[in-house]
Amino acid sequence: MRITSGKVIVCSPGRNFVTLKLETEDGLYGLGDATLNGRELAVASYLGEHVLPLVEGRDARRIEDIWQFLYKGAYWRRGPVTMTAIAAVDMALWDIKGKSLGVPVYQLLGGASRDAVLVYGHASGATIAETTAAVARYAHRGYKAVRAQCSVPGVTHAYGIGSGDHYEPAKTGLAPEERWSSERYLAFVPAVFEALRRELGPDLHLLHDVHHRLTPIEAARLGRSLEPHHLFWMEDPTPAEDQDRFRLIRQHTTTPIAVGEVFNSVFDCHRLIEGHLIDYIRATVTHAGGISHLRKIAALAEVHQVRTGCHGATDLSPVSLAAALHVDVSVHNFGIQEYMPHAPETERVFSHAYSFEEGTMHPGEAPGLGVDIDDVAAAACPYRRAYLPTARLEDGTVHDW
Ligand code: GCO
Ligand code: MG
Repeated sequence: MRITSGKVIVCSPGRNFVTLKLETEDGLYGLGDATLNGRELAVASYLGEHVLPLVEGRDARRIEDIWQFLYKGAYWRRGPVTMTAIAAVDMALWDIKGKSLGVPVYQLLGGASRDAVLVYGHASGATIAETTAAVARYAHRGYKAVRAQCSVPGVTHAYGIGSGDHYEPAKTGLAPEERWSSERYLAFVPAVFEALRRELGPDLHLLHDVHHRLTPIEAARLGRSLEPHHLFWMEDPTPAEDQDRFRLIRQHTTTPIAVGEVFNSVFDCHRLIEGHLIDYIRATVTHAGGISHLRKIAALAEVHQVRTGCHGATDLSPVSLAAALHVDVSVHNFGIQEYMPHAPETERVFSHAYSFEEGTMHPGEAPGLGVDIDDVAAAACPYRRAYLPTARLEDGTVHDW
């Protein structure tokens, strides 16, 4: 089953997406998500200029071999651009294999380990009252887990605050710059979760994203101050380049830690996992080398009692969400899946077999990944330059975003 051609589709139905479509001599095609928020065209070019010439003519059934060929054959290893491109090829090949055998991909990954996948939604507000109302709306819609973010008094635009129930950090045009104060944030956040528990009770799972903003000792303080409100997790408490520093956070708090949405390979997280320094690994299909590589990360995590919590923001396309759901439903050590419904414009371009019900999702029973792209609708939404914001401290120093 030879790969006959590949097409890289860059479109912007509500936001930018890069999609790889691989076609075989049997008339089948598979889709892969290659979206790297704010750096989309780098992956599109890597795929179009350097990867497609190498995969055309190869046997589409040899998924692992093609993965290793693209990874080892490039000589230059890892990094978000390379790993996102390899991920897109890998997803497309799993899609093709599922379609050729007439089964959903999760059946090829060992079958279902659970009936459905627990997901969490995103709630935010400008005030504690608004945030509480937003979380309550999610609970009312059946969500059993909700991530809560709240504007910090004195910080003009805190990370994670959307308009209504919509959150999209990338902005059309050049990168916006925001201001940040860890001191104001640390003093304020415990009150948010105190109010959420008081108003909404003990049962709802509450999550919070720190977005790499704190030093390890500040993160330790935050984790400890949130213990009475028993969070499901505290996400990305500090930048993860210096992984041994997570030991300090661990020494001070039992609040569970989730890390890894920016990781690209098992080599970015094996020390955190083997050292039991995190509870959830957030690596995702699109940015961590595809289904083939994410399964290896999940397998290492399983041995060390770390569970998965895949990144699933709206800058990952429906192809990526579907691929994540096939992994989620099959691996034993699944924890939770992030879910932000895509914009209606996105849904018009990508149709999908996955569904949401009562706070859980299922990838559906369609052969392959179960996602299709409408090429004509995609072509009607051309790419628009957009960037994620950057953050500066109150004195103007560039900070982690
Ligand atoms: C999350 C993330 C996102 C990212 C975005 C960057 O937890 O969902 O932190 O909001 O910022 O995906 O591309
Ligand atoms: Mg995050």
